[in-house]
Amino acid sequence: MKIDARLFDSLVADYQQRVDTALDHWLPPADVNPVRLHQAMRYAVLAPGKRVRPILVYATAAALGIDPQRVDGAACAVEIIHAYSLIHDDLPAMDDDDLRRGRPTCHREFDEATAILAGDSLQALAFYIISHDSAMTPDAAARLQMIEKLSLFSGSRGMAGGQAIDLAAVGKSLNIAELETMHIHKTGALIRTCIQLAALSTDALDDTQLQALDSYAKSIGLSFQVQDDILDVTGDTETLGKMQGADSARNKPTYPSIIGLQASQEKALDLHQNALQALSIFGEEADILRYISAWFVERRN
Ligand code: GRG
Repeated sequence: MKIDARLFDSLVADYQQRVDTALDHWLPPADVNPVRLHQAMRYAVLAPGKRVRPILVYATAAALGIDPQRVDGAACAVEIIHAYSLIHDDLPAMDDDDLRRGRPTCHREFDEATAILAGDSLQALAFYIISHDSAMTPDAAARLQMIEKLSLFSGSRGMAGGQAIDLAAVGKSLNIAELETMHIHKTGALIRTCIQLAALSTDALDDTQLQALDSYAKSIGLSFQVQDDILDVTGDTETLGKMQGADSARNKPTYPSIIGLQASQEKALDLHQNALQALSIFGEEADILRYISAWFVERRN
């Protein structure tokens, strides 16, 4: 598919709408018991996030010629895991944040116990969807591998582990390698999973293609986080939908705090170039992934 900036924007909007419809389908209705828990789950997931992770799933599927219906379940699962992580990240025991996606955080809108349970239930729901959705790949071994990837990369050897490193690092000085390890786990692992789940939806890929996609995923996973750190310094609370400056206020190590703003911007651009390089074995069918990499380092929220 020949793609330009306008088509890219409209594809992103289509994917956002598509996943919102699918999320609405999978989330328990708000009037079903336990009502308060289901309301909290819907509140957190359906809040206006960018849907970066589902977009990556759909874009990878498009680049690989996979029907979007095949990956709706994977797109929902990664967004639901992400939503659970945001709920728990905002809790008083962790970052104690009041604002998320431009709205009160889940524990502020509901209460702490409900927010914890909403996160727990969402984590379980993600795995339910992958094991249950009949539109996903009928290949049971591939399905099992999806569950393996998502559980590994969202658990203590992935996202939750990265969060543990993050919490332990507050007020400490990390070197750049330690910071990178933290981000590779906390943010990068789930982004990597998005591409792997899409790739597992087809058996048409060889090892070279799989490795190229994984290398792309690692680069954009890190560039996304470097840009997140940059926006904590250069962004504004309204556009971000969360408190600007929260990382520096908490004395969290970030790319700008360790290597400075300009070097951080250069780092993000280098990672973008690495991502493009990784995709060099693909033709214009992967342009959508190239646009996503550019979006990650240009985004303002
Ligand atoms: C609590 C197990 C556990 C993990 C938390 C993802 C995470 C790990 C914490 C979120 C804190 C944070 C600000 C991380 C930096 C990068 C990031 C994941 C930002 C939020 O993701 P976006 O920008 O958010 O995709 P939206 O709201 O657009 O979905």
